[in-house]
Amino acid sequence: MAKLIRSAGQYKLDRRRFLGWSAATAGAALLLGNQTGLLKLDPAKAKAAPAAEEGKWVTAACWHNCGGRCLNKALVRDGVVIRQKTDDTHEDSPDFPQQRGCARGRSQRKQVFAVDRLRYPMKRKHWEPGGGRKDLRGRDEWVRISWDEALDIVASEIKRIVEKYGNRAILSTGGSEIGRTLALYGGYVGTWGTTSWGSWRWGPAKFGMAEGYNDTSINDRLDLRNSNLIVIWGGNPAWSAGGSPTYHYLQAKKAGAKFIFIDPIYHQSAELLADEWIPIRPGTDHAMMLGMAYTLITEDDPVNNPLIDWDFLNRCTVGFDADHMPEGADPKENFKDYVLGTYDGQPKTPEWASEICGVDPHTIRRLAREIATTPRVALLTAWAPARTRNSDSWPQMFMTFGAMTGHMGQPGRMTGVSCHRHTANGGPNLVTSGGAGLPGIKNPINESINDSELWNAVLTGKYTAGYNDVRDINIQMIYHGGGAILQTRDGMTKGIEAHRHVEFVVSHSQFLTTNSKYADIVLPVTTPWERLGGLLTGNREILIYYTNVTQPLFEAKDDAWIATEIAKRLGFKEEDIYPISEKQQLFNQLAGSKVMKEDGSGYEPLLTITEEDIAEWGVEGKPQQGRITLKEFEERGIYQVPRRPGDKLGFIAYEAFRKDPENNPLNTASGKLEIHCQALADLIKGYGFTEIDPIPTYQPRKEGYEDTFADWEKKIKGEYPLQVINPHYPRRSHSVFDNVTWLREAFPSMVMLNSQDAAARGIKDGDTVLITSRHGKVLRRAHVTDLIMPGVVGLPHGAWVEMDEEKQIDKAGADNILCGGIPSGQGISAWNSCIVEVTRYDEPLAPDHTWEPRIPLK
Ligand SMILES: Nc1nc2c(c(=O)[nH]1)N[C@H]1C(S)=C(S)[C@@H](COP(=O)(O)OP(=O)(O)OC[C@H]3O[C@@H](n4cnc5c(=O)[nH]c(N)nc54)[C@H](O)[C@@H]3O)O[C@H]1N2
Ligand SMILES: Nc1nc2c(c(=O)[nH]1)N[C@H]1C(S)=C(S)[C@@H](COP(=O)(O)OP(=O)(O)OC[C@H]3O[C@@H](n4cnc5c(=O)[nH]c(N)nc54)[C@H](O)[C@@H]3O)O[C@H]1N2
Ligand code: SF4
Ligand SMILES: [Mo]
Repeated sequence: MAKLIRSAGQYKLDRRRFLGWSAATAGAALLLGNQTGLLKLDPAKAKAAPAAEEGKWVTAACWHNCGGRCLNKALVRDGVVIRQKTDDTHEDSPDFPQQRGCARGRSQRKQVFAVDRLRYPMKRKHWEPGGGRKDLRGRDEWVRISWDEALDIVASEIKRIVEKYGNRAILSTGGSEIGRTLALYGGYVGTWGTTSWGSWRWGPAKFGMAEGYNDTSINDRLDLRNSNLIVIWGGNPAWSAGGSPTYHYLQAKKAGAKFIFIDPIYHQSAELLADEWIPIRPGTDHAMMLGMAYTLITEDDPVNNPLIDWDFLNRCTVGFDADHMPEGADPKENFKDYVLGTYDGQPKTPEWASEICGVDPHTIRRLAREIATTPRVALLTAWAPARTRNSDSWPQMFMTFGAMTGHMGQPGRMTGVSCHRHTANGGPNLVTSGGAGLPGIKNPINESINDSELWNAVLTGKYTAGYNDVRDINIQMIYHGGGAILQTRDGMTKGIEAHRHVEFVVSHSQFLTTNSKYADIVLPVTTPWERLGGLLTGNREILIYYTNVTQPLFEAKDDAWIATEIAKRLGFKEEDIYPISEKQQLFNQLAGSKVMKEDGSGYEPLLTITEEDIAEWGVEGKPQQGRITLKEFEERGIYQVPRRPGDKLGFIAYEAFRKDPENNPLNTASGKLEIHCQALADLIKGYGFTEIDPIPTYQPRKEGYEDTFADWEKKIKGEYPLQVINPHYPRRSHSVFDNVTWLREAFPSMVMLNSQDAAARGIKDGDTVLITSRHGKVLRRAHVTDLIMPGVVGLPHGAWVEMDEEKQIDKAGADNILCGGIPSGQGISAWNSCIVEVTRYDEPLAPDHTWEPRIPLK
């Protein structure tokens, strides 16, 4: 280790080039401030970096949950990374694009070798068995301890708490490795939520959408070029779908597609692609679509003005009108009569919708007609509009409108989700990794708590297990084996309280993350750069094979090693927890990797593996014939399936279903797309939070637009008159990278505030503002702009909380201090429904790239 640090000092990193580059890609304003990297930078001497041939390029993991997956390479010399680059394995072209990294990936070495990497196991100074001064969690001093002491403490606390309270007192919030140990030792209570997907998570499978979190609900990227109109209903790929998706959309635009964005923010994707931007209030999309459906239903004339695809509705759906109801359903409970207000007395006119969503009725009508009369439309949405409370009917509404207009199952025509790794590129993966072959260890306790009532459950001792099923629970240990749950789940103010409530908190991490800051024992873990290697899947065309970059830094250990050492102290043997070696697991994944045959008829092995390879690896296996050799894969670090227009690898979602629904039924009771879906309503009811109708009726979001009013009828605004949303932001992948100073500089985490809202509050651009919700208070500097619609505030997701304990104000602008945990529907993680007030705050707030890094122990 000492040698590594000495050799690190001999190399200089070129930060100036990085910042210049990220400015070019992000259009961000840059200021050069102090930098806090472990490897000290001296721009003047940057040219002193050694030539490429003096080191070895290895494929370095970029392992984050960022919605992209790119090829990153590190030039390594003496265990030190002296330069990074991205995909140059082949020429770039629209059909076969390079998998180029973003600013985060390119500054990855600043994360791995950061000055604030945790160095040693640590104990909170005032901790003692049972908790000690529990109130000091998050503000106590840290004491360095040995690995033996740390592991002994964790194991003895597990034993003590299980003996005293039983295994149900252990809450494990993440980390598959420690989960194995805890499962062996009698189990633990877990957590669950819809995180990314919001209401797209569990419901859509019931009314007929493909499984797999909707990765296969839209056509592939080459087919997108056949669309005349692409509607992106909430989605900003330039920020939140790293890699090539925005480039794919650009190809569609070059091929002639018109783009319409429906989003509270005029963002960089819109700037690049939009022909029209329709600003909409968060969480009101469903109302707008009902207004559009009303337009089509009332204006449609099959002969003179055909707006509705009756053929598709009649053949492929149930529940649209009284004549096409599923068996057993009340004919009055059909969608068309709901829209017309036949029975509830409220026609869902564009005027009705407009009052809720803020889009003028003329635009609602025009958009409905345009989608209905354009031959080939891609109607796409990301998950953000569904990360709103009570939105369980939104996915069904979205698909219903797609069905009404018939934009499904044909070239250039699609309705569905375009998000995360499958943004602008739907379809099953063309290259996949094999399984590791490690047998699972079943958790004997089959209980978990929904994220949106998690901290409440710890504090009150009650949680909802299902319909009419509220159970007692007494959590006394919080085990953070991975993830960033205190930071990334709603209700962080209560989360902090919950952490100060239990007897023991332990956390594995690479930095003093929020989970670790509020813990008693912190165990430093390696990053994938310090491990053996592994495979990463991404968009459907790639598989990445990363390898070791450097040795573990300081005293960091792998999560699996920690899990094993704790298991041993609990009386188990190593092979009880890991019956096969890490190397064998990786080999199995490689050997089992598969690639789609060129004729699209099925998968074949990706890799050729010889007897010599197996002997060199020292593992068990059989030689096999594949498309490329194991060595080639290791050297390139990526396999990318070549694509070209007209190949056999394209994908049209619902194609077979549309052609012949009888012989290719969907996985529903009727085999059709269910606009009336009893199974969906039953599913939602079963969670025990809130209920919905079998047809997609509108529900106002709890803490949505309607709740910004004290009196909706008289239009009198309430205490929290603004809506806040949390865009996924280029500085971070959730909370990851927030500590990288380069990224802090390149992407200042300002709060976006509309100029009218700012003026009404006497706020100027750059002023410090206090944002207050029912659940907490945060500070940020204001970015006053007209790129966000009035009434909406944009607070970037993922900043590491920095609580001023006296004032109970967070200086970092952590989104989940504002968002409160209120469960609804399918246990929705509903971050985009939150209401706030914003006021000027008269103390300056230094830009956070100038803040001291969190270094608990040197
Ligand atoms: N308010 C609000 N909250 C949100 C969202 C929002 O829009 N608004 N978005 C939500 C969404 S979509 C998601 S997916 C979630 C993500 O929620 P999380 O998955 O909790 O978020 P990350 O920040 O990615 O957390 C990953 C953590 O794992 C750590 N880590 C990385 N590698 C290792 C390792 O090898 N071992 C260990 N032990 N730790 C490691 C990282 O340092 C980091 O702390 O956040 C959600 N939270
Ligand atoms: N840089 C970066 N990229 C990421 C991530 C990250 O943390 N950082 N996280 C990744 C993960 S795990 C996920 S799940 C995805 C999430 O990706 P998305 O679900 O696309 O989420 P966002 O990027 O937050 O929001 C997309 C757009 O939706 C808009 N929006 C918000 N609420 C509403 C609404 O109610 N209605 C409408 N019409 N629009 C709305 C926002 O203004 C934004 O422009 O991002 C992934 N990509
Ligand atoms: S988009 Fe994600 S995988 Fe790609 S470079 Fe950025 S952080 Fe890494
Ligand atoms: Mo996510």
